[in-house]
Amino acid sequence: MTSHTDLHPGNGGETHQATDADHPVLTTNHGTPISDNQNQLKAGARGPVLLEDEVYREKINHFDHERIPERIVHARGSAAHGYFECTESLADITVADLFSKKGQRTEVFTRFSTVAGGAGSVDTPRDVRGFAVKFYTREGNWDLVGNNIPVFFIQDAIKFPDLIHAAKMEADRGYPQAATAHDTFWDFISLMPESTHMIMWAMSDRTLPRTFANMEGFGVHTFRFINKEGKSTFVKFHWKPKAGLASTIWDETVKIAGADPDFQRRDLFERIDRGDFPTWELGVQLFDEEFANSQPYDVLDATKIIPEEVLPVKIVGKMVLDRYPDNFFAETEQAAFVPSHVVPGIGFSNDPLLQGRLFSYTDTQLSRLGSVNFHQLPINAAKGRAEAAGCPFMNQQRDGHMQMAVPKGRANYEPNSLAKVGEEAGAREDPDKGYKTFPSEEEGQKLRIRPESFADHYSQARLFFRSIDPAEQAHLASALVFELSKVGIEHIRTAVMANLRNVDEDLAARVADGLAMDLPEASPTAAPVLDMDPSPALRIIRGPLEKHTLEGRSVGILIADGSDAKALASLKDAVKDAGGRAIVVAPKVGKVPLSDGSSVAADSQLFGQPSATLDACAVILSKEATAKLVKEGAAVQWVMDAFGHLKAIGFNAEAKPLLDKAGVEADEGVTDLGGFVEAAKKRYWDREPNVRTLA
Ligand code: HDE
Repeated sequence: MTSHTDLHPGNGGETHQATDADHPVLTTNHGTPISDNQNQLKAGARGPVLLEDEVYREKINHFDHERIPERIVHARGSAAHGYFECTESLADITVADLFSKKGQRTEVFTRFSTVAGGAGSVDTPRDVRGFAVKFYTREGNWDLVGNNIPVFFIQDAIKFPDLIHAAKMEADRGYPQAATAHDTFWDFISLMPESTHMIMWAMSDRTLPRTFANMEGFGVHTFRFINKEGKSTFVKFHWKPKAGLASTIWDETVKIAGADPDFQRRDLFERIDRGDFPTWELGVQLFDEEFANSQPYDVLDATKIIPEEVLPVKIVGKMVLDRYPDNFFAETEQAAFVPSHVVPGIGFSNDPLLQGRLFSYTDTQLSRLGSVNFHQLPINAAKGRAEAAGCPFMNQQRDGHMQMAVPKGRANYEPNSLAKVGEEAGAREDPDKGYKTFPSEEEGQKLRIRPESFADHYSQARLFFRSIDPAEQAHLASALVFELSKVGIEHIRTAVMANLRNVDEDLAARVADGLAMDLPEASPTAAPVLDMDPSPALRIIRGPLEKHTLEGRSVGILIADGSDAKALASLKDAVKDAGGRAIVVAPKVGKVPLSDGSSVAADSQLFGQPSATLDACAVILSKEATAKLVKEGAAVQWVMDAFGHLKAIGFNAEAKPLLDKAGVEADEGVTDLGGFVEAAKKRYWDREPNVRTLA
């Protein structure tokens, strides 16, 4: 510690306070104390800068290298720490330690992401969300690297680079960013009928989640559990959000992207900050070969789900995210999720998409993090292991870029007999507790081929479309119209519509009508398209996970000079009592004089908090303020969007002219302040046909 409190004289008039007694001494990376962090070393006060200045050179040199390559996909992400708690033991099904005992907790680090955009892109494009969980178990790290959609675009990993090249910004022009509404994406999709099921999900409200806490997560592939007797059970993983499944509508999402590009990252941070911890239940679908063989699809095909109505999801644990990273780069950016990292009791199926992923992730970390020692970074280290206090891994691998460990002794090979002469001999394999691969019987010719059982590309796309709520169907059809309207090459649109005819004739007709194009012949199908029983579990709207609540949600209250103080206070209390967050919005943020002579500070300024960022909206205005605000575009838009985004609107009588100006029509969701808190717990889907044209 230094006590260096004098002012620097002779610095061109600059007089900054030097390090005070409470701060540690600033040093170079090599520990040399620094006397001046504001001026380069020069030959004379106005003279040239000297190359000798190690303090400057080191600082700039480090800065010049601060960035690492962003992830080739899922570059934009946000993460949090938390824990997983086993709520039902699976000890008879798997030896995986984290599922062995009810009540057992395992630390986790979870990262949510969008797929297509760069690291600095907005949080709310229409895109699939990554849902990657690193469990720091006592038997090593298990990475369950999933998405918020249970199927994928392609059946074989060899197509992944083409899919991603087609989806990302186009190679010559460098746009569009974080958007699939362009020629190359739809060109690839139109030629890839196996993507049709995923396209249904991608064009649905699933890709417009309200917040991360409102998403489901899925492991996608079929995995294996392996028990003490060596018996294997197939398993699919599901995360069910406690906050309920909720999405935005397209117009709202677009406006959020402009108003707050970090909307979901901010929400994650703020939820944790106020103790409203994002929570999910972990569920499993467990099945055997016999069940798998009885289904009209192949469980090794990642473009298929097992409907929950056919095989229920059994809840076995919960995940609570309760701590925000201390440092974005060190943790969120350097976190390396690797699906091949499993623990004893968890194994893989032959899904060719999964098998391809087992190679890709370690490989990509090598170029992204630059060293085979990426497992030593604190966020990646296997800290759950009992030995972790000393060293989270034990083996004879050595050296490499950025080696952080300092192994002692000569035992960098195995086996060795050094223990006989009293030397440290290092770790040894353990045939009992060590990881055992399930010894599945495999035999066959070497072939580049896809099984016949992967040939049906449309039945589950149809299942999805016919299972969701009519409001979601309309959103899906409109999304297809929007995306295809941005496709300039006409034959691509036509080819997509030809595929859609195999999904649902009504859907195809709606899209053709929305584009004002003729419907083409249906494309040929490689297998008969089945009419499977609808699966209501696939719905968001009026589905099993839709929650009518204010918990975790925000209510905007628009006030201005002269607003009724009592009405404001009681509405704020009521919102709080219902578990919500009241956000007071006003034209001027610092001080708003109220009806009783008191005043309050607003939380947000009207332009800075468009209603798209809020879950429900109330307006409490004096007659005079209303007269002013009907002429204020931002206020009219605030109310108009709340109505257009199907949100509840509460208002006092004096504010009514503002609602009239905004075109608000009476319905169940438009209420006086007395009925507002109850009304604010949901959206009003039936209003939608009155406010926009849907395909
Ligand atoms: Fe990924 N994926 N992926 N992916 N993926 C990556 O790994 C890849 C796939 C997923 O928050 C990359 O570390 C291939 C399915 C998530 O850091 C890369 C294939 C699913 C994340 C990669 C797939 C995912 C990634 C880029 C086709 C859902 C972000 C950076 C077989 C089950 C994890 C990185 C995080 C990231 C490869 C398909 C989910 C290049 C080859 C299916 C959530 O390795």
